[in-house]
Amino acid sequence: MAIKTISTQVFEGQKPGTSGLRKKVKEFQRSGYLENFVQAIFNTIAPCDGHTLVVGGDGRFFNREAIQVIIRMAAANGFSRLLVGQGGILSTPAASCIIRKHQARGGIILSASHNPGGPDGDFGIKFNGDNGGPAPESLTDSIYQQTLSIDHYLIEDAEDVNLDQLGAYSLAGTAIEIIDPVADYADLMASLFDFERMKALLTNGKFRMCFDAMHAVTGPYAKEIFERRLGAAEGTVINGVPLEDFGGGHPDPNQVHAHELVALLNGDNPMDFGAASDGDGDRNMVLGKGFYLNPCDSLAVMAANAQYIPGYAEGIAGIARSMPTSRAADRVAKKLGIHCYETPTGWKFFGNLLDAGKITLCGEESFGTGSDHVREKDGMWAVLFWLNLIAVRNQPLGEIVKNHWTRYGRDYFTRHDYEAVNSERAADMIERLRGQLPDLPGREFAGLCIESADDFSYTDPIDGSETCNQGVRICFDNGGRVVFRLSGTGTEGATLRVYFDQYQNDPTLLGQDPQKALATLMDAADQVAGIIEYTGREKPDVIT
Ligand code: VG1
Ligand code: CO
Repeated sequence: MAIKTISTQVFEGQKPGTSGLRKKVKEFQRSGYLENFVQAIFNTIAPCDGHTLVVGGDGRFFNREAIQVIIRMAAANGFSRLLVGQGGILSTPAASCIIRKHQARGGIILSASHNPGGPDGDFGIKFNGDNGGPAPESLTDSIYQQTLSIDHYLIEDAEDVNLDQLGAYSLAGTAIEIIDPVADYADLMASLFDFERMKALLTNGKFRMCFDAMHAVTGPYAKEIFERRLGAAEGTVINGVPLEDFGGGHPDPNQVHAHELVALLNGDNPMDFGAASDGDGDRNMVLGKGFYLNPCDSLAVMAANAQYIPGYAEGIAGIARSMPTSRAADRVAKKLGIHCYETPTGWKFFGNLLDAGKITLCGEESFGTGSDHVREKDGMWAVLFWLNLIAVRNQPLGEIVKNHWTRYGRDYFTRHDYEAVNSERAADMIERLRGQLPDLPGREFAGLCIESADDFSYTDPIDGSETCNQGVRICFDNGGRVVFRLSGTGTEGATLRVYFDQYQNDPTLLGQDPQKALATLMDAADQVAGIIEYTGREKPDVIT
């Protein structure tokens, strides 16, 4: 066996977005494309000698090939130990857990999360640091700089490793361990939640639940935790086998893409509880009987009830939410007398706050919730949190949330996505809005008067780093807010996201359909920004 030095040429555009580098599979299959990015990571974190690296992915098409390349490159770059998920599988939160537990230098996670997979779908790669969290912007910027000047990479000339067989191998002095992807993670969950109580709920013969793994990475985790450790009936987990193309579906847990699950919670004889996760297992959608739980509300209710959960019984230090997420959690923080931080979109911005012990819970409107137990959002964790809460409070999910609204008021929220729109037109729309910002306050649209308008920027309270242009937000005098931003995870054209939220505390107006409650705000948004004109679309592609 020998280390080979391979000459390579720069590929344009290897700049990580909201969560790693995401491109079409076809792009990643170009000779040297993956290798360049991996070498750029290793160059940035060098020296690699003597360190442990965690490697795994969401099982999508090209996952196994990419892992074989990464194993040979990691060995050539001097890592002493690699921990690789069996079958190439590691959910994003499990990878974070394993990095922390085994004191690794970091991990490489292969996933394009909620984006579709298969030969014509998407692929992605991200690096997480030794705290188990996504690389902060300073690091992703350095990796990107490396990709702009790279001219060679190192790779071991060796056979493929058998990814399916648990055990230890040696490759040119590097110990390679194929590990159970579920065990460490399931143990961590058992340490946070009251499994006995949840087991009693799931086996009482009355409570019926379903978990939809959407043929993505959480299948093996859900089967181990729900069906084996918590005693739920076999078949509780549906679409539980990870497939390279996610069965042709979109592994995005929202009401549009998880319609099979939504049907089980509605109609005749609905179930009591349903949940789904995304491609890499960091998102969650939670449903009650005939009830949809908005992720913004989920964070707020969790914060208000954390004391019921063993892992958080001592109370929470603080909360953080991404800027476009509704302000429901802020109200809870205020009541608890703790701080609620507002960060840019993307989990990497929570890392410093979690490491510094400033926050215990955090979340995003995009079906992401998590805590300081790892440094990623965590789909299964959120589902377990809710099950534990339902078991302790002995109330249906919908009732718990409605009680919360009665106490705190309701922050109506919805997000409208316009997918794969013309990139230039989308950029023009945002540019025009930015140009208008100073003149907007005081102007009226659809009968609503604008109170303030800005482009969100963030100064990290721990390291002082600044992040600008994170979304145009417009606040109206009735308390309503609209946020406009372009997605940093899409791979085709641009995706425009428009977020709406509005507070309501009139007890007779807490049960409306958000699309109706926010209708005036939507009219005002279109009048300010010209959404229909710039996108050429009459209505959004996805509403969540
Ligand atoms: C989206 C979400 C963001 C989330 C990110 C990664 O980013 O809006 O909240 O953190 O996806 O989630 P964007 O830039 O497309 O809006 V995951 O589950 O795809 O890693
Ligand atoms: Co994800």
